[in-house]
Amino acid sequence: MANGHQKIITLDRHIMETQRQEYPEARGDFSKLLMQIALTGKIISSEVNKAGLLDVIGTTGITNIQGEDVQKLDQFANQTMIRMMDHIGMLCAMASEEEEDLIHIPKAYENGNYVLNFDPLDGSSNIDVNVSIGTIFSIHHRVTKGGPGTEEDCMQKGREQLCAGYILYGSSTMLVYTTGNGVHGFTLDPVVGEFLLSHPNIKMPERAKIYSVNESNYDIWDQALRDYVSHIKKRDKENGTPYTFRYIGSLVADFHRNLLKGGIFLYPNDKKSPHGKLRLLYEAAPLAMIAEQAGGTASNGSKKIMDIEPESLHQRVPLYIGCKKDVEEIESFINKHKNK
Ligand code: P6P
Repeated sequence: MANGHQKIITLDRHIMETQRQEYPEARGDFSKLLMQIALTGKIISSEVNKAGLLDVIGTTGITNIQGEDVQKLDQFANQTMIRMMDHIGMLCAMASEEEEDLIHIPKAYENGNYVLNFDPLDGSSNIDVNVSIGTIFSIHHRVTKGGPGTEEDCMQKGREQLCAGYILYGSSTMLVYTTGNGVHGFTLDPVVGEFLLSHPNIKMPERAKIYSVNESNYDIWDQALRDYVSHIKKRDKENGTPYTFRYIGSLVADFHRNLLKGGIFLYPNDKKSPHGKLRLLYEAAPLAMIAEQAGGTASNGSKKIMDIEPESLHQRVPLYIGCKKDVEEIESFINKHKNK
């Protein structure tokens, strides 16, 4: 703290300084990529923040690969990310929740050494009720040699990610990211137009008594999950005070609260969604990297999310993510039931 004041560190400066320390040989390419994502977030934020005023509320009548109504802001966010990222010569391919197939780099532009997997606007069912929503992104180094990228470049294990992050459009707009050296949060100052470091080196506690799950699915849960949720809700000597329930229904918002306050978010496989609802490449894997870097963890119930070998671009996985001890506890309930 210089002269008792918090130093004002912009995202750009943080990225450059981190890159200089972590990758002295880096030509600043990677920093350019991350700053372009941040600029995209500012553009989407500006649109999201005036959603109520413009005719962007409501759906386009299109359904996406997930069979979900595409809200106009979803479409705007998707198109904006693609247009902002496809010509900067850093990427050889992209994968988006809103696009069934791989997004290729137009022939007019150079193919780069990275790929970007992203969910342009997660939680979109909350857009027109003014609940926080977010953009999630995941960056890998390409595995193919030169030329246009392929699905193989996008479908890499979470453990191989170079960078993961999200932009949360909430009471303020925040960008949270990790490149494998801790998790850092930046708050957008709309007047200055800069993301300023507000949450350096975020860490989760080992355990916290907050759980997030859509309990209306109780009847279609496996017995292991029912037993686990009953266990953490018990008021008894062994358990002490029961867990507090918090569920926004917007993954980025639920995850961000648990990242800052501790807790566990659960979206299990159930009779309605046998593989779970959330997608591996651009939801579970990036958030898993952030959780692990903050001292937490993420599992599909039996395997770390970061170690799952992707089988398709839009693959769904069960997701248990948050404080290490809480995730290990649900894994033990699932394991117990498997061995019955
Ligand atoms: P449910 C939003 O549509 C989303 O993909 C995530 O942001 C959120 O965590 C989840 O679905 C909510 O799903 O079935 O509880 O409404």
